[in-house]
Amino acid sequence: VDRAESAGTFSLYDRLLAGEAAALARAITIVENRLDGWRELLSRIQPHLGRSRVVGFTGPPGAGKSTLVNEFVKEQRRRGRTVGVIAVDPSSPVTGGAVLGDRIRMTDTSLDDGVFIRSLASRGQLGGLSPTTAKVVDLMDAAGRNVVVLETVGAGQSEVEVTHLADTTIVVCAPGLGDDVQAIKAGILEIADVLVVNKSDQAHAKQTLAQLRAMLALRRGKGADVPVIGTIATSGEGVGDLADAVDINGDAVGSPEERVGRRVSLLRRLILEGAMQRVRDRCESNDDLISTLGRAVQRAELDPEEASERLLQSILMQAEA
Ligand SMILES: Nc1nc2c(ncn2[C@@H]2O[C@H](COP(=O)(O)OP(=O)(O)OP(=O)(O)O)[C@@H](O)[C@H]2O)c(=O)[nH]1
Ligand SMILES: [Mg+2]
Repeated sequence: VDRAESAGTFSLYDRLLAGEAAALARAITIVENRLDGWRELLSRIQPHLGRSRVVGFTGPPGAGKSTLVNEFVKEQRRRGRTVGVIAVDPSSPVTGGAVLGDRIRMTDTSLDDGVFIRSLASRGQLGGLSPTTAKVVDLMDAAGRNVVVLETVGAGQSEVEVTHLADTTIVVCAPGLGDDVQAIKAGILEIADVLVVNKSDQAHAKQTLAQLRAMLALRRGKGADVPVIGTIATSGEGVGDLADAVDINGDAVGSPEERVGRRVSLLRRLILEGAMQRVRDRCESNDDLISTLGRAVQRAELDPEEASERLLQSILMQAEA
């Protein structure tokens, strides 16, 4: 036995890499709250990343994502894999993401060390993922979780953002939603690596499946081979097929280069967000100037483009100073 370990002085970092659940929980808390040493912890784990398979679940509220995630996690356990679950948006007005954790704990995985669950708040009404989400994925990866599952509500931006983090993005919808199929067509279809029609026990499930398959068949390139899978999350039906599809997709897209590519686009997004935030802050502290220019625009002394350009120049100069 390692002396340091038996003396209980094994560092958090070592315990995290060894996959200890308590260390993972502690590490997440440290990073989430930016407690002492959070940056160092994140930079030290970098060489150990890229081993987890990251699977994102998104889709409209109430489609059955949490129920399906629960079954998917159990299926991963049956396949001998350890799992980390990140439930984004505990503030969901419909069920509350925190319910996810309760549900999994209530099942036969309750005393299972192989399942680690964490809820994270989403950011604002747009439902964007908080910057912490990517870091928590990394911590779970460093802790050796074979599969990391991310559940987000597909309202606003989170469903697009999830694709930056996930190797495989699963879009979950429910049958009998004529309008929803339109909504799905409008954007969410583009991000799906695997499409799920959950609640296949309900009426119109077959039509919805057929509609989606027909829609996908019309697409060329990437979209055409997106599998569409019917599931009944409440009974677990179809979850084995879903896990198979995720395995196949993950093998195809989980290459190191793809992961690097995703990291690069994540970085781009963070740069843009950082810039936006700074400009926003500056706008607040330049409220008087903005009002003055606004009045000039209103008096037609200045056109809006010219005014905003002037402001932006002044703001960027202040930011540099
Ligand atoms: N009939 C039927 N009901 C289901 C199925 N899957 C989930 N449900 C029910 O649908 C409701 C919503 O399920 P959730 O898993 O909470 O859905 P969700 O997508 O996570 O919801 P939000 O997190 O609020 O977006 C619950 O009452 C589930 O029991 C299914 O396959 N068939
Ligand atoms: Mg849910």
